[in-house]
Amino acid sequence: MKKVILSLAIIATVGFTSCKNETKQKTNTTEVSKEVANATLTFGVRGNCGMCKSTIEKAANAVEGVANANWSIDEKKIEVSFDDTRTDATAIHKAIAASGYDTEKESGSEDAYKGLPACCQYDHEMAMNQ
Ligand SMILES: [Cu+2]
Repeated sequence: MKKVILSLAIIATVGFTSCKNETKQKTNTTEVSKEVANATLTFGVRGNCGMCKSTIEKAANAVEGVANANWSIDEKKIEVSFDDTRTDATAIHKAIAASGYDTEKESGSEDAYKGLPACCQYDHEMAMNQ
């Protein structure tokens, strides 16, 4: 039992530390895949830090047809380029919401939100598109 508690503590510490480090980084990286984009979309998404950025962008990029996603920590908004014959705005909003993050149109999944590191549990009242 002690071992379990210890390993949980280690996981929590590591998670928290990496969270903090991510916050300090200049995160301008944009994930690029080989999808072809013929449309772009910009909308508000709440979040705090670099880890939020990576979770939000990963969720958007996981949608089939999405070529590129870039969330701005400062502006609380995401720019997504995608193939509009393969996906649409609703699917992208829903994928991000499923990862725990509020978008302009969809509330983030509460279960996913609770599973986010403490530093990523953003304020649900936060203004988007700052
Ligand atoms: Cu975060």
